[in-house]
Amino acid sequence: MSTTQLAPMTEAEVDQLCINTIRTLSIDAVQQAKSGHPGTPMALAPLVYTIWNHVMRFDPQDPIWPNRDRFVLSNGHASMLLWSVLHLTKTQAVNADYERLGTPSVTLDDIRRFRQLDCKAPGHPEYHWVSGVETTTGPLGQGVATSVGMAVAQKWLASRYNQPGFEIFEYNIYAVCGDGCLMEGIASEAASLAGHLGLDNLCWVYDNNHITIEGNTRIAFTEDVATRFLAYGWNVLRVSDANDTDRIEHALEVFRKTKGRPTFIVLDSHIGYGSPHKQDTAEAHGEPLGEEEIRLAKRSYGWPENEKFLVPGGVYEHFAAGIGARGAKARQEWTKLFDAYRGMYPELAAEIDQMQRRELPLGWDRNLPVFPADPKGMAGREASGKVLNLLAQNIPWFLGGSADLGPSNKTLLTYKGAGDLQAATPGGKNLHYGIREHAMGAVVNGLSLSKLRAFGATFFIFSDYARPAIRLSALMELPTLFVFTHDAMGDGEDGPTHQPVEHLASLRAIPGLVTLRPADANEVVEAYRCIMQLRHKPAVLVLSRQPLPTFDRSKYAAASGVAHGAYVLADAPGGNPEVILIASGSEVSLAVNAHETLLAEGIRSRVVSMPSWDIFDHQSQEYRDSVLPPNVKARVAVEQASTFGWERYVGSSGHVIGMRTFGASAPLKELQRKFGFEPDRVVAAAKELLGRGDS
Ligand SMILES: Cc1ncc(C[n+]2csc(CCOP(=O)(O)OP(=O)(O)O)c2C)c(N)n1
Ligand SMILES: [Mg+2]
Repeated sequence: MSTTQLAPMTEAEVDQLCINTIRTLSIDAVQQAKSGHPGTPMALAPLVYTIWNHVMRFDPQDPIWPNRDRFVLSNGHASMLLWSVLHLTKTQAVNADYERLGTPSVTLDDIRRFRQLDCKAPGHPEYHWVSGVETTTGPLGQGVATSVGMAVAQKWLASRYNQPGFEIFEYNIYAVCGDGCLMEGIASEAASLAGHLGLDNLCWVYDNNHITIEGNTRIAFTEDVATRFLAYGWNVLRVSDANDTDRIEHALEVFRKTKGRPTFIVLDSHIGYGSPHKQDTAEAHGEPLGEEEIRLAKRSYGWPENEKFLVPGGVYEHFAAGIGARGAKARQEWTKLFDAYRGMYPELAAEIDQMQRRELPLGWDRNLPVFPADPKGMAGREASGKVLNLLAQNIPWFLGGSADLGPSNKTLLTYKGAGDLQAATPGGKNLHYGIREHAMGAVVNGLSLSKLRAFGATFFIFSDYARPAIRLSALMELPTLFVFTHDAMGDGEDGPTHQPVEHLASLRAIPGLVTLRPADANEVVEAYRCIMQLRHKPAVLVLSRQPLPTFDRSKYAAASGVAHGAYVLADAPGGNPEVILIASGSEVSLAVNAHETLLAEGIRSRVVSMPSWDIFDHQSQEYRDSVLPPNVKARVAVEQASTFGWERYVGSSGHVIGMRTFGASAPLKELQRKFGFEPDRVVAAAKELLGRGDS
């Protein structure tokens, strides 16, 4: 490596040059975009520089190398920190098929076009869009909570795959967060869980600058954060000067030596550092400094005042000699180690390979049950429990748990050897998230980002508590799974606080999220079959608490129709229906009952079971028309949920039997009567549409 240009500089001076490059790139990019957040990158450049160039084991040549340290920028508004280091380290781009493209992830031109359409330096860090971003951040608190999932994953992977002399997985997770992240409840939930699990591979650095958008934190955030983390069981350190890179490096070293608990570093910083009029003010948080102030800030750094987007000679080289050389060496050593491992443990190595490509092992759907026809039937959650227990055995890296409702959700993995995931047993397959639905969602994301197949579970009503993380799952295109039981009014007596109404509509509205509400035990099996084959989409499985009849599939269509999102379950003899009854979940058997009555009365009806709008909407027009022929306008939809959105399938002349109010506390049968979920009501609606109503 040529260092001729650096000859007159000391190591510390070159470090400072790199730090100021990050600062000024950030300042210039925000100014050029006329929007963004300059203050925090100005303050945290020394931290991020130190983590990246002095500490992290990350090879810019291969940003998806499995044993890399992870870096999470939870205060995602400071994204220019990430774009700067990804650019200065010359991190390479990788495509969706995990191939290296031989082009930089973030170019200087991207930085010039910060926040503009299609550029690789968007407003906030976006996984999938920019290589080197480990998770999407921006909604405060999500990043740190996701980092807990990453830490759990590392422990799990080490437990299953490391062998004597073969530390295949031995990486750390670094997350940077601000006041906002630590005010959010999700961060507290996640920190509590991380402390409980003793995740000593996890380090959060808290940017303690006392500033948020509305001003000084004294207006809303006066707790003793450090003491809170002590109480969670974390190792708490303090660095009182964000410019002191030696102290920062020392604290990070203490982290790496600390066993049995995660580390929390309180870093006292000055937002907008170096800007004479904006330092330590909320103005530095979220607006460009302005040309004159930029000149003054650059002057304070000893930077050429009129230069823009300047990367001085020697800076790229210094990153190449630091993280570049360290990362390359670590990856080469690991690759050699993994080759030897492959020779000694070929099956484990094959698992790692498959997992990294998000493939499933051969025989992953072995022994999936087929349930015999049974009018009494089985609860959706019950069938789900059986399937989950099989899948978890067939797919070694499939794991998950519930937010304290495992016995109700039927998500406990009860087969021999499944085990609980705890600090002392990090290889267990049953996670206990505790009553922390929001953190659960983010932890599931963190596990999935680490290439495990992961699920979380709770009552459907409490999906609201996890929704922001589910949304990020969809945005990141992660194949996560959320198992939500007690899907409607099946737990009648618990009343309206426990009866979901708008939840289906709300989740169906999330782009890319596959929502499935199966109608019987065999549809549950088929739903899992679809879900497990998703590689880039999250899924929500919505299941009944109460038993649902298992349809006689010799009489009705096969449950494999679930793969199309909706299918003709029962039809008029010879097809050619005059009325179509569309339903999901527990209301499908209701529709079938009504259908039998209509047939007996000579009305040609059809029942469409529609477990998933999203999957159905992705079928060909031809298929969709075959299920819902456009000329059949008499259509009734039945679903124990908000009617919102059903017009798209029943049309303006159709009828929707659903919920327009909250539920009530009463036995299920009475609720079904009160809210009209009875066969007679469906029959009456169908006849009315056909103009054959009984008068
Ligand atoms: C969940 C959520 N709520 C609100 C916001 C809007 N927001 C972005 S940054 C910010 C202030 C954050 O303050 P802090 O974390 O201290 O960041 P600093 O200004 O110190 O960088 C807010 C309210 C958000 N991004 N996410
Ligand atoms: Mg702050």
